[in-house]
Amino acid sequence: MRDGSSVVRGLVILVVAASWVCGCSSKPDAERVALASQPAAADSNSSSAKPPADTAKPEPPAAASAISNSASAPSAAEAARPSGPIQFTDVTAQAGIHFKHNSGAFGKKYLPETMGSGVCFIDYDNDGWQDIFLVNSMDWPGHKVGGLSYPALYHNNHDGTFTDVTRAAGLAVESYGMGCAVGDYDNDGFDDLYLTAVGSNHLYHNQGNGKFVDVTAKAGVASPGFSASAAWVDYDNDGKLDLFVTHYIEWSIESDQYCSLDNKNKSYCTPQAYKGESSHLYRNKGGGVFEDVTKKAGLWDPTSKALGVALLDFDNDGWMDLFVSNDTEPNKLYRNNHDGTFTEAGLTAGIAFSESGRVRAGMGVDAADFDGSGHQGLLIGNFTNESMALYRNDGSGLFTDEAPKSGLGAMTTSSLTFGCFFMDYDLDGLLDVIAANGHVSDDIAVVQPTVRYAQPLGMYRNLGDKKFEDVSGKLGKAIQKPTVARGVAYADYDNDGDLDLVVTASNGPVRLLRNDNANQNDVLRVKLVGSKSNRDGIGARVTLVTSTGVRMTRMVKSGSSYLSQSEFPLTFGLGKPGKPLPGRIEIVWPSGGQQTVAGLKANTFVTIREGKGIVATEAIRFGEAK
Ligand SMILES: [Ca+2]
Ligand SMILES: [Ca+2]
Ligand SMILES: [Ca+2]
Ligand SMILES: [Ca+2]
Repeated sequence: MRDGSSVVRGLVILVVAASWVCGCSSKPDAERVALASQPAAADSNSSSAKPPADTAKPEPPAAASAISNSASAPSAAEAARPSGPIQFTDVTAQAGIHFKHNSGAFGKKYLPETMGSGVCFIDYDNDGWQDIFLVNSMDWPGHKVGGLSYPALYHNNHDGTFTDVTRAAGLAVESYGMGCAVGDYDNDGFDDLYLTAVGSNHLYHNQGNGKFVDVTAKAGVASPGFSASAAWVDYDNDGKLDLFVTHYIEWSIESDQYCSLDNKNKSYCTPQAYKGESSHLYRNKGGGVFEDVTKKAGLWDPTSKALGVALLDFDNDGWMDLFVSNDTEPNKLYRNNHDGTFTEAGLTAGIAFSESGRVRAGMGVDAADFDGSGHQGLLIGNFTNESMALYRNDGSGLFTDEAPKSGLGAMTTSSLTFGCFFMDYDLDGLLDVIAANGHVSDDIAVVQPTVRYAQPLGMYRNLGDKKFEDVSGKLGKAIQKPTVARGVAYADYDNDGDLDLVVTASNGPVRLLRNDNANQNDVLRVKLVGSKSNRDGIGARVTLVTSTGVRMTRMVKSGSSYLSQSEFPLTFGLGKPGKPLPGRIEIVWPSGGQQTVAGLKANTFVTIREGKGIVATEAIRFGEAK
């Protein structure tokens, strides 16, 4: 619980007016306590927070960026730093989360049953605490066994617990849901929600008062068919978020095929039994209306069986490219031509097939500069016996699968990976690999006795020099517990500086896994607010240059993983306390604007507004909300 005994770094506390931070009205950010810029001396002077009433006036940005790097003298907060090995603790029940996915399975083994579903972190009320949206599927027509099954929106109560607000938010709507994507498509300061499904998708506009309204029809983004992962992306750099929606296969109850692993009982078919379905790109025309530009943009491709999408700028030209992972079809890399069209470059880039020239079962995907080269590489979750892919980007448009050499290949051979991403779980500054595993066939052990339906999570620590270590067995029982995982997303839901996980399971309960003790390393967390660019800053490239000259490049992104989306704020792990210090941040905004921000302090959460600089700095509160 959050109480007076918890450590609050003793700096001047002020309330950030909502209008000042995001230009929005109503109550967002009003409760957020921001940390004003004060030299280190002030740290030790005041030991408790002053009441917000004292401090109604927002700190001007100029002064806010004057925080000195030398201000990381040990304070009361350092004394309270946690210690001990990093563990991920299953806190689902104590957090008040009781969601269970309903696949509708009743014995017919309809293919979609084994594919869902996803999870998105969304701070829908802008209070600075990440809320959780969970996608649900439903009973099949004619086979109702229970009541209605809804998705769930869980509001973060700031004390480690959540409250189910699905009904009040207007999201208690049944659909055969698959995934979700979060983005503020109308730049009104409130993140909106897109839900993909088998059937028709839904766009929910966030009204800013805790309620969402279904605006799918007006927006024209129903995208009928079998949708999977989606991502918000401003592909034409006009400041308005466009929408990319992957589609998997042509499927209906009537066209469901018969497949069997043991020649006796029906099993879930692989996608080879079906035709593909083209993914779609929707251009945001403004006024809440979108145009389907799939064909115009050169993206129409019904041969693909897409499950994952990662935003990246692989050639660093300031225009967003798209990577699409395909299940048993070649993966696609769409290079942005700057004129509203894309050119497919997967084959020439070397990422269409495995290194041995075979198509793999691509599912979840992520893009990041995992090797510190300044170029985004790719991570892809594949089938058992295929290994994950870890593509290094050499900067010239060529990708090489480093999974075998890095150790990741051998460590992931026996896993079937859906959700996956790069995340610095131990805050040492190196991006690690997280994999959510689980087989598609519940009867797989009958024909492959060594392969399990439920599988443990995979956690692979980046050792630097493109080498990874399997740490799945060292991070606690919750990581080792076999589940039929599908979606996975990360966020620092308890605002203690380290990244926590939510993992979904096919037809099973969701799990919230709290990261304990990673925040004994220093961290800098950064939220961007676009002005000329899209408000979420999706596509912004942010490079932290530390006091020792290390460059860490991250990008704000929607999509990635599988059917899921992680939080927008960026996390820069800094390693052992005090060294190195965050030096400066260099931002390249999607608008083309470049911005350098200095005056950063370790163990803070800073909000940076495009063209303005730091508009809020908050201390990370170690050990709160437990
Ligand atoms: Ca909005
Ligand atoms: Ca746009
Ligand atoms: Ca790491
Ligand atoms: Ca945390």
